[in-house]
Amino acid sequence: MPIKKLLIANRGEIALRIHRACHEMGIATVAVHSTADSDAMHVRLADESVCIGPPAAKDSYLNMANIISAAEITHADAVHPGYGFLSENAQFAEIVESHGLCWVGPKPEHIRIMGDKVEAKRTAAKLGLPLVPGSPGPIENVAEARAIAAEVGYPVIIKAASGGGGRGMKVVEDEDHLESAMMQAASEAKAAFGDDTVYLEKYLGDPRHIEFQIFGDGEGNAIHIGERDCSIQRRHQKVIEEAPSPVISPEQRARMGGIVAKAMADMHYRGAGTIEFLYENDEFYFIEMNTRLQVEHPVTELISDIDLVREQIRVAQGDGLSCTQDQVVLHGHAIECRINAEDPVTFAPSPGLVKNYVAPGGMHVRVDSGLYAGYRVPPYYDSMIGKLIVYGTTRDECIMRLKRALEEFVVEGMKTTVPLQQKIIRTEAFKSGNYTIKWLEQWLDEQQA
Ligand code: MV4
Repeated sequence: MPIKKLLIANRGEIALRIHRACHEMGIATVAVHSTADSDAMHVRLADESVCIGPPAAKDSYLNMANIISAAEITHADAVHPGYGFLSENAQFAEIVESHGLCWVGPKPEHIRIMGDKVEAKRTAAKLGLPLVPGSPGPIENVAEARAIAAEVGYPVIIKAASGGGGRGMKVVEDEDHLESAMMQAASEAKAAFGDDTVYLEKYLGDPRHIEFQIFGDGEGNAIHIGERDCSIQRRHQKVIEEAPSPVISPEQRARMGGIVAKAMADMHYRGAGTIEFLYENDEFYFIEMNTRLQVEHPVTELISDIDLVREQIRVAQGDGLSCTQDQVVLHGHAIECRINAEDPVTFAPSPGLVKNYVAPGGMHVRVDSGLYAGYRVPPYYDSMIGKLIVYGTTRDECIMRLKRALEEFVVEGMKTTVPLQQKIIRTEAFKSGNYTIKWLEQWLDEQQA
């Protein structure tokens, strides 16, 4: 059934991104917002809007009952969750569907499986994805942990099954530290997620973070749209992402892409997904799967000319994928810089009134942001206020254009990470593409000293 009116269960730039895809498809939009977001751009742009609660996310953007009520009041027939908030909440997906609404997202069962990192690994293994060597399931006791650690070799890493995004991890250098690390990881996981299940992997010392964009129609067809390199990060927050990865050859892309697309086809996966790998010494190791559209999806859009939100909506309303694998043609290079309202040196949040705002433009420059002069960035949510995404025929051209676009960017009234981005893209490590997940934090330490 074609969607006529879609409720966007999110805020900020991703809410705008979804609205734009909808209007290009002739779909009306409903924005939801907290009392802190009455003046937000996503509310202004949408055809209708509903206030769903006070500023705290748990009372508004995470308030399932209020969001479902907003959909019913406005007669919306679909819900898109964006990223973060309720996007990977299987229960919410089920509630949306049980109210007769179209869920623009993966099947709830797949969201649930991938939310449990142990189940995700088990599933990935069955589907033929290469894993980091480690425990095949949860580790039940120290004896089991010792045996597996001895087998894979130290250092090892203990991870929480309910974790993800780097929370609840402990690196263990040798057997003497294994028991205490395991106990600590389990009790921290219990406190943070209400689940003390942990698993063990060989610790990779200096990998890159490379993720494949996939899409499934839910009926046994799936494609990959190449990889993104997201190794430039600080404290598990990505700072710069690019596609393609500067270190992956066309042959590796075709091989690994073929494997992930086959896996997603076999599981009858529906919608957009990202398969995350650690990449070291020319080998891929599956770590997690994200069952949502990601912040960095635009770099994939720019090198593939595929509108990923349109594709999500197509699949959700039963139109199937717009193209086959053969029709996916990747070209050129794209880089995304996340712009945060933060001090570029201390990373302290810097919300407040936008006194002046001029976004860069010109050929192959895209800015996804809800900012405007006179807007007040609220202090209650994520500090990301926009994304600058630039395309070039080659990586070098892309970097030159990115420099030029960052020079043009004007955000007055608050501190932003624009100056940091300008410095990063001038480093030898970035220009050469020779960086790993540790590089940015090490480089920042050197800048401090
Ligand atoms: C690892 C690892 C090294 N070895 N697993 C961090 C987030 C979570 N998604 C997985 N993470 C890691 N898992 C093994 N076996 C290093 C990390 C890691 C990391 C991964 C991707 C991007 C940034 C990272 C920063 C620190 C640690």
